[in-house]
Amino acid sequence: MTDNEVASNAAKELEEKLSLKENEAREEDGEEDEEEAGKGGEDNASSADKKKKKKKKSKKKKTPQEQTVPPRVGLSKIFVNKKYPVGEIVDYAEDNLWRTTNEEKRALDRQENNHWNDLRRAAETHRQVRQYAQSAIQPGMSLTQIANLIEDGTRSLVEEDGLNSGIGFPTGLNLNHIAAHYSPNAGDTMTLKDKDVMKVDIGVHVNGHIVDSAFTMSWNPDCDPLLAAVKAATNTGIREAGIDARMSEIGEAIQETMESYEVEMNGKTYPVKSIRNLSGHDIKPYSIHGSKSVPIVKGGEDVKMEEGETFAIETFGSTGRGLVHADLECSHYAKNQDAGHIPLRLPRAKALLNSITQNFGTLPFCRRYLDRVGESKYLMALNNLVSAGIVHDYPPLVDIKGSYSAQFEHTIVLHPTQKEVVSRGDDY
Ligand SMILES: [Co+2]
Repeated sequence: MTDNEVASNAAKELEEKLSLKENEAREEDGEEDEEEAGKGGEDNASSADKKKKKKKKSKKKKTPQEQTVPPRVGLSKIFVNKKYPVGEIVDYAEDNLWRTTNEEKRALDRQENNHWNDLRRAAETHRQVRQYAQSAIQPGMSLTQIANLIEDGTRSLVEEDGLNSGIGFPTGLNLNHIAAHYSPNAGDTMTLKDKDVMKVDIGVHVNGHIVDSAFTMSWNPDCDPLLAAVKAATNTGIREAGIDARMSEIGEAIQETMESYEVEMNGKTYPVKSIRNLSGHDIKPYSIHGSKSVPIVKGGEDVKMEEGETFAIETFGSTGRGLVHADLECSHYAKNQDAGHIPLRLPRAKALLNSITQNFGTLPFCRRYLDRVGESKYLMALNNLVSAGIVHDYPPLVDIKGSYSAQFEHTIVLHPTQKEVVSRGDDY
């Protein structure tokens, strides 16, 4: 089955579920109304029986619950009509402004309503989890504690359910010169320290529709301009993105914003550089990296963004070389989608591959997630799968030691009518 088929089947299923739930809700409302109407004039009747009856009824009826601290209430219990908040909506620029009100484009967009609702459920999970994380994370905590704090929240709020909903990719907790793809493995001893800068990259998916969004937390006031540069650069990318927008032009605009900032540290001035070998990307169902990149420096391809596509717009700024390389122990992996059937002789590797397929499909995973599903002593088998080209490894990407980097990232949808910044919140 292709990814698209998987997605559309899942969407169909959800559509059925949605309309079922809507009918249930309507029926319940109807009963309630009838009861109210039947009471007629005696609306102040204080018969204990009636009160009891009413209470029982409203218990059965789904009333929205409130989120807890830490967040543990599944979003379907808060958004009882199963309609999740729409992200920031932005009209397209001049040439495409006609799309906003075009009836044909609006109809086209409505056909995908279940898809957008899934993505918005993932985004609302992201917002609630990260806002809690922003208030709870503090120096002294281990990266393992921080990862658990985030992932426990995500699993609860998105109501994790096999491959139907859950974590979209391993939580990235990238300190200082580490730009991307660091997540603690079992036994990791790294802790968050005073003066650290940490990029937090969180993925949530519903029916394979992934929200990919990241932010940077800093306990180093010297790095404030670095964070400001990257936040502004990401917003430049979001502004420039649109149907028919060229990647090369988006990259150039991002770099211009990014590199108009500098950082002063210990009496030295550092220019903020766009990390030139990192980029944004399109997102496909169950596939975090599609086939297009969104560069963050000039000189990119002339490929255009197209109607209906979803993109992760992410930018990275650094006080170092502005170039990353692989280093440190690997935690991130994902099944290679293009790998056809490769015969595996090693039974241990075969079994591990089955477990990966069953638990993660083509979604990225990390070693902690393998531990969690009960795998152990799998490192050799995992390395076999990597050498065979069946699984891809994504080692941490770092700039030079002593440098600081920051990242901000949003997931956007290029609707036929308008652009939606799905993961926008009042924090970033
Ligand atoms: Co991304």
